[in-house]
Amino acid sequence: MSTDPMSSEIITVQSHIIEKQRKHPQATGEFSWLLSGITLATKIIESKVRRAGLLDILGADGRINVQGEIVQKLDRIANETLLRTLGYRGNIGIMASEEDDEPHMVKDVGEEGRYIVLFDPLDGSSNIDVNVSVGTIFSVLRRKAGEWNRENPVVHLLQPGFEQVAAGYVVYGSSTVLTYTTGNGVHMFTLDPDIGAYVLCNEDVKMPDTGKMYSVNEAYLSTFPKGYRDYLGWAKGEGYSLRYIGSFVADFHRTLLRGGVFLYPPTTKQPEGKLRLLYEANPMAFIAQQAGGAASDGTQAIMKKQPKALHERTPLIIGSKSEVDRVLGFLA
Ligand code: AHM
Ligand code: MG
Repeated sequence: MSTDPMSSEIITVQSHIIEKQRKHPQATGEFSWLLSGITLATKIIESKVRRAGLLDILGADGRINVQGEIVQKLDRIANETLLRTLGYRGNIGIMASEEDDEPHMVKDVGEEGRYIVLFDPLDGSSNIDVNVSVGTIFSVLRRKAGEWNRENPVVHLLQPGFEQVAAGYVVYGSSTVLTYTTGNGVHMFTLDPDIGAYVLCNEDVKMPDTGKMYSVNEAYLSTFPKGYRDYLGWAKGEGYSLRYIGSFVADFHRTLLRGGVFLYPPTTKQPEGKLRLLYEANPMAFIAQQAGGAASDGTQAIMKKQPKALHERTPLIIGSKSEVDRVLGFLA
């Protein structure tokens, strides 16, 4: 091992974002400020997730913990943490959360506050009580020309995924990993708990183009459309493996690194699929595309879909390009 302290550089997510922004002469720095708000919020959430068992904040709302405090569910805490951290950045006009029916328009935002942040504060939160990985997913949009529509802020949010200016997720797993893209590749950072900083671990991540692994809740098989059933039958014959955690963020993270395909098809119970277009499918589709993978709803690319409602759901096929194409071949 080299003893030269200059032989390897430590790059934090903050310095990485600033460095990338420097390549854009028109950049004002406010975008870096916004992303630093998101990373700060995820560090606060991660500390709550790590201490959940100790602090007794698992389970349902309304219980009293040992200190006599009202117990809040972790997903509420994660939601409030993001709203509080981002609401004061000055450059964000609207925040929308999977947890809340209506978007949050920042009251005193001026016209300079031109960003919109959408998030799923704690994806997979039903897995928390059994100590399985959960995560935060985010998507950043820019306000289109014109002023804020304060009466009906939803109009600003219904933008197709290709309009995203950034997207990312944090998985609170055996370690805490942040992955983001601003349209210049996909970059991955691990939280070093000793210094409290996300440190670059994987720059310009590429998803393997193939991978003999599928990820789906196969218990619903009999209610999937025929094409999905045919694909899954074919994959078994080809010796594929099944991996399904039931936390989208964790299932996606594995698919990004190892390849394969994640599926949440339409089912009898959920004819539009279960996952949300704006909070889950679009940000992950942006990351997949930037890593060389693909994402589709079975008929069109996820990022081309024109959203019609804030909490719209979508069927989702996402992962290695060849595997996604294979599924689409069975659906055709
Ligand atoms: P939620 O929005 O109720 O948290 O559900 C989202 C989660 C995803 O993390 C996961 O991929 C999916 O639900 C699992 O659903 P199922 O239990 O139907 O397999
Ligand atoms: Mg979710």
